[in-house]
Amino acid sequence: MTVLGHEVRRREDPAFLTGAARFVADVAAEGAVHAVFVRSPAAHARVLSVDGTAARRSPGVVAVATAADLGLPGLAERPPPPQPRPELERPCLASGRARFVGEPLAVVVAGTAAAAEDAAELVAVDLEDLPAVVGPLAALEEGAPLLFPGHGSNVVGRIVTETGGDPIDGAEVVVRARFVIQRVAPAPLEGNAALAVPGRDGSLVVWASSQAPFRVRDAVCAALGKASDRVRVVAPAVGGGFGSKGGVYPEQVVVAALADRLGRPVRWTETRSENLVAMTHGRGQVQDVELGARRDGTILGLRARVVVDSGAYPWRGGIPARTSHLMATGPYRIPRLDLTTLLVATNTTPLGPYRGAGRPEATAMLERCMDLLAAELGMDPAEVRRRNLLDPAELPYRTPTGAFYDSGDYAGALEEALALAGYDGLRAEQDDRRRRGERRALGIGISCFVEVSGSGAEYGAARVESDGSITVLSGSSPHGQGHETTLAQVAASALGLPMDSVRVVHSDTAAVPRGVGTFGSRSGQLAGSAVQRAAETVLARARELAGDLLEASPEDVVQGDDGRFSVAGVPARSVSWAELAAAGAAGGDGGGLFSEVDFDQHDGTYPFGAHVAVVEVDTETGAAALRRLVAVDDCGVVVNPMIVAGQLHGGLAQGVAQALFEEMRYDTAGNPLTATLADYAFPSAADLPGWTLGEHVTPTPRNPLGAKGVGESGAVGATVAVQNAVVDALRPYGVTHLDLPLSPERVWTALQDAPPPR
Ligand code: MCN
Repeated sequence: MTVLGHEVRRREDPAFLTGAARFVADVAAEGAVHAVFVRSPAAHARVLSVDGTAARRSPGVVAVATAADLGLPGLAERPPPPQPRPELERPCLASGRARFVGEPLAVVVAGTAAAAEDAAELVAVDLEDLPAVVGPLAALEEGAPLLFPGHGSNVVGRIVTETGGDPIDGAEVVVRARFVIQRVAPAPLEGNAALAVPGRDGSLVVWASSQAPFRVRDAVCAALGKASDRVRVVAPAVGGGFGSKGGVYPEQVVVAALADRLGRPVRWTETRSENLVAMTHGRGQVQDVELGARRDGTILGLRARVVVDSGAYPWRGGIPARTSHLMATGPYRIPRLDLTTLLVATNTTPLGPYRGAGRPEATAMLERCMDLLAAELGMDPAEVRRRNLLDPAELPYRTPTGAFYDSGDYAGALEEALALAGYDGLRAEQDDRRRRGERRALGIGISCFVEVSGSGAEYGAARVESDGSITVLSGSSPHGQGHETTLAQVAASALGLPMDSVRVVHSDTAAVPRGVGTFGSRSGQLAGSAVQRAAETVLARARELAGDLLEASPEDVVQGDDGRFSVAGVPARSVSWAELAAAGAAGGDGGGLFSEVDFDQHDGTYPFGAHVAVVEVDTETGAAALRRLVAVDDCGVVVNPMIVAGQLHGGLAQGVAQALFEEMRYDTAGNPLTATLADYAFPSAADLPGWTLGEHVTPTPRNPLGAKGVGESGAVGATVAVQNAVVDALRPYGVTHLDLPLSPERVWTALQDAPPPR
């Protein structure tokens, strides 16, 4: 029986659950010294001097370094067009100008973390304050201070799609709105951390809390001028990343450079408050939209200007900006589009991908518009969506922004979600409560979405060991997704072996020849398909070898339930995988039972779904409680339903957290106001309901597993479903839109301004 598609328990869990898993801070390194970064206390300032003289004299201090001391190159990743623009790169340590509170200006190394911390206080930083730009619209204001005077504008990226013609032309109904999508902090359980251990020969081993160890290796090699075989990067257990650990942080490069120069291990573990200002934030957009439709609900066109707050550097913010632009028409038929996405620099923590990375923002824009349109037309929100969703027969489908949808049944997912939620009954209950003037208003929110997953290529290999066991190598780098389980399922089922025979090796640049990493909901499909293809090749070679040993043609070779090979009809004589491995090795092609594949899926795949949220809003206190969340997420063929459900639970929790709780806030001078978990409203499991998950499977033709991604989709649909539900509850009060988070204060304030219910 194949293990593919079955609820195999996660083999990584015993270590996590018993505290045996080893995170970066757990990795022992004899003689390691500790690095602490000196960070800018100002949001925008000229750096006049950074003087480490007093700090150097502090007890236990080994080194103090500034930008000039280390001379490291800047960092930039997939910058938005136009590019390349070296003046916008992110320096590893700032010099000349500091652009956000928390930007590293210097680093202190000492025998203990406490000594380094004390000495960091003694680094004399002379700053001349400059006016700060806070919030994306402030960046565009006439006469706004410039973060990069040499660049001449705070606009650091611009993407435009125009299909031609006025999108609103001929519209019988037009909805216009401004939606503000707040910034959120990824707040993984484990913050950033790195440990660099130099070898005697100029080599380095870097332990990093990373989603992409190969990227860290390449950046360290580039910065230090080392060949790729001189630097080994290992990501041990990683306590979550949610996209924020998918790139390379300046601190990682600095720690590696220090270890290289000092010739001794250097470690760095950031504090929680450091994490909240130094790790990239997510979301952060202002969307000005106009949607034109006919009176029957048919959408004619969409015009939007989306301003994305890149924070202090475009460095990683181009990724969510590109993706929200790409997914701007969602699952709908929108013939005319006029869309401009601007990425702007502001004096706040840099932006980066965060679970969904642009897809939740694009989905929110459309799904708020759909509800506004429904209200304008007096039509049921579900009905407006039905009239505009793309039909399965229209797929594959190229959107105006260039996305190329593979397969989907968007209306099918919506109908399933509505049925699971008992939509008609909920509407009846809502009417009833409204009629009775109940204090607790019921709100029902829908979101339909399609997202993109699985771009690019990933490495996978399968090797038969001399004992007949299988080693799988993967270029992906799991940090909670259970790849050791799912990749073993793929290999075991392709090779006809039990799961226990398969070992999965990953997250170590010395153990795997190449790889990309884990983000963009790519690994199940890309790493999985690479392993699938490699295993298929190994199986075909195994049959050939078995044929040679059994003196039969490979077509006559069959595999038994025990994994052994025999000739059809002659079960008495069989050979094992170990015997085949020995025969393969003896044949002189030691790699005979080894295959490696870089699986490339050029167009990506497009998971989709529909969510229905049910909330109760206390109209006296403004408290919104999520009563139910129904989620139908279609990620194609499922490798492991338990892992998929777990991924959805996590994504839904983060989606709801953004709707009801989380916001990274700044004052007008650019000081973060939510830099501790006492101020940043991070929910716990107790704040969230159980989820109702549907089952909807539309295979993709773009990979051999038929799988699409699932790691982000919960977060793509949930936020706006909850937002729509709360606004829906408040409709009788004349509330048509509220931005997030929907805190009791915000809802209560809206109710105070609202006319009495009709
Ligand atoms: N899977 C499956 N069947 C499918 C699709 C996926 O069984 N049809 C399985 C995969 O084999 C994998 C898991 O589900 O074990 C997630 O797969 P996938 O959707 O391919 O996503 P990735 O493995 O590439 O993980 C990245 C994704 C992203 S982008 C974010 S953000 C995220 C997420 O994963 N961050 C996470 N899930 C997280 N989970 C934890 N615990 N921590 C994070 O930081």
